[in-house]
Amino acid sequence: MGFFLSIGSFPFFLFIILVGRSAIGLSWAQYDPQTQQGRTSIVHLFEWRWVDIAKECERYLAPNGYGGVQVSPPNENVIVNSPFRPWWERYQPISYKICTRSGNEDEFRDMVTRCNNVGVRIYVDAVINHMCAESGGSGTGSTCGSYFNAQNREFSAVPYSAWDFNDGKCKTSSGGIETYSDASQVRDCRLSGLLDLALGNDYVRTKVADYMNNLIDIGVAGFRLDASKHMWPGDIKAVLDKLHNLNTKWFASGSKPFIFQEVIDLGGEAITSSEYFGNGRVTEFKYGAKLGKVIRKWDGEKMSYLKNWGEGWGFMPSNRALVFVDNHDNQRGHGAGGASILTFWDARLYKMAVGFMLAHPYGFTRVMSSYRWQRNIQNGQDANDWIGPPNNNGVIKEVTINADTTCGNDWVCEHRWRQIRNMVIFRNVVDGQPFSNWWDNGSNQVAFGRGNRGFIVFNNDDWSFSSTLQTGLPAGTYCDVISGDKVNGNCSGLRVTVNSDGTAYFSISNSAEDPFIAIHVDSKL
Ligand code: QV4
Ligand code: CA
Repeated sequence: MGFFLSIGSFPFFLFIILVGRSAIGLSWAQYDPQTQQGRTSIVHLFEWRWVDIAKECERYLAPNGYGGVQVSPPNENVIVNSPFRPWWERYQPISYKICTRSGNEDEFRDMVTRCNNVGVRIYVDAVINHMCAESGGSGTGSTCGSYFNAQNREFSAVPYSAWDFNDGKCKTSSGGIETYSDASQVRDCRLSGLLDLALGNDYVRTKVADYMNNLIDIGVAGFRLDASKHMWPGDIKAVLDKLHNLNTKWFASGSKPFIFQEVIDLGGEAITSSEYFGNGRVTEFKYGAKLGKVIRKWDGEKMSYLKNWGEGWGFMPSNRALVFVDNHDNQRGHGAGGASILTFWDARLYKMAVGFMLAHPYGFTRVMSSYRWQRNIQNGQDANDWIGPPNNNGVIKEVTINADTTCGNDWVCEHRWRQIRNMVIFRNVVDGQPFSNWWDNGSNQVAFGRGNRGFIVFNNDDWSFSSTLQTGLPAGTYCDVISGDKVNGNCSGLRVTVNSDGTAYFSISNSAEDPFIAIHVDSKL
């Protein structure tokens, strides 16, 4: 408004910059998750089949306010039989046909349509840095039977040939990444022996963009860009510049795909997250690594130190961050973060960490949804870190739903745990509200609110907590959404009374099943 009223005195150079930006199509849209209004988190349904995701959107995600789903890579991949069908075979592309253990293209299209129709977005994990490993062999042993010959760099269903790989550009003698202190080799050499695509070439950029445009036209809302650290930011930008706008059947015309780049930056390497901000959001791996240490109370960390959580802890700007407590790599010792990472295996601490993440305003939040596997920890390493999803002879098992709403067939479904699901709703309810009314005891008892819409209290000390705190909420009786649910005006959990001055009395035993309490305006009775 002020801009239009003061146009006469508006500095001319600023005017040129603003007009120029929109004229050449630069916009900030790639940071916007494109979720439906009021939905503020996504869930990674790791290794799920498309038919199960379609049902989950309709029966659970939409009714509970989930904004979207990150799906496993949908493109054809090499079949790895030794070890037997590891989850990680999906990070070894053979072509861009939509054809994997999760389903075929018809099933993928049906999923995208049905999820979008109930306002739940689909984000594709795009593996565009590489194809399969150089040791991947040859033949038609892939999920769609397309011919490839790794030795000759031949992928006939794309097609790619030797010209399309970085073999000549990589300067290490092994052809692989030997140190992370040299940005060129991290980007031009092979990551774990994976054949490195020459994204500097327009032909490769076009093939990758064609794949992504096919997905955009089907109706996906955005992409996780796998192994982004291993691609030059300018090469990523060149691909993004070729992308279509989102499908106008579900998105406003001119909407751009949401982009979040997988860059693991814990500091101390040649490549930093900030190099990628121009393309979209970036995964903030410090978040889960640090939060795990705080909740586990390792290295002298305490929850009271979370008062300035976010940029104050050296994290990237909130509006550039994609945050999560654990991901499909570091929940089993791959990638980064180490032993501090909390997962469903440490359920009590995990729920607190996810609860904290969802209550705190920093970043765009992703919830992890896993499957159970037989762990085999030896010297702190899981020898079974490769085990693939629940399956019958390689065929992924259905996600069955038990009478108590939990999942069967070894699907963990953390996103259905009451404490996590209700905190996803909490985040939607407090969206846009400031971080407020922080309180701590100098140790591991902390509380904070989100303006006048929500309040959360944690007791992670080894003694009980009881105190009267300022919540900022309107007076009334509220249902604690951690210990129960508000159903038909009744509360199946603890009740909290907020007085007319906004204060409320809280009491949390250190041995409580879940030592935290959360209330919000929609949980008012
Ligand atoms: C092995 C040796 C190599 C050797 C190669 C020779 O380890 O030293 O050069 O053989 O051929 C699998 C095996 C790995 C094997 C490789 C090639 O685990 O031992 O190399 O295949 O045969 C996933 C898994 C990897 C897996 C890969 C491909 O985590 O173990 O490798 O899929 O199947 C860094 C990156 C970051 C990455 C993270 C794990 O910066 O980008 O490591 N994270 C993403 C994904 C991740 C995926 C990839 C990247 C690769 O989240 O799931 O790796 O697409 O931090
Ligand atoms: Ca590369």
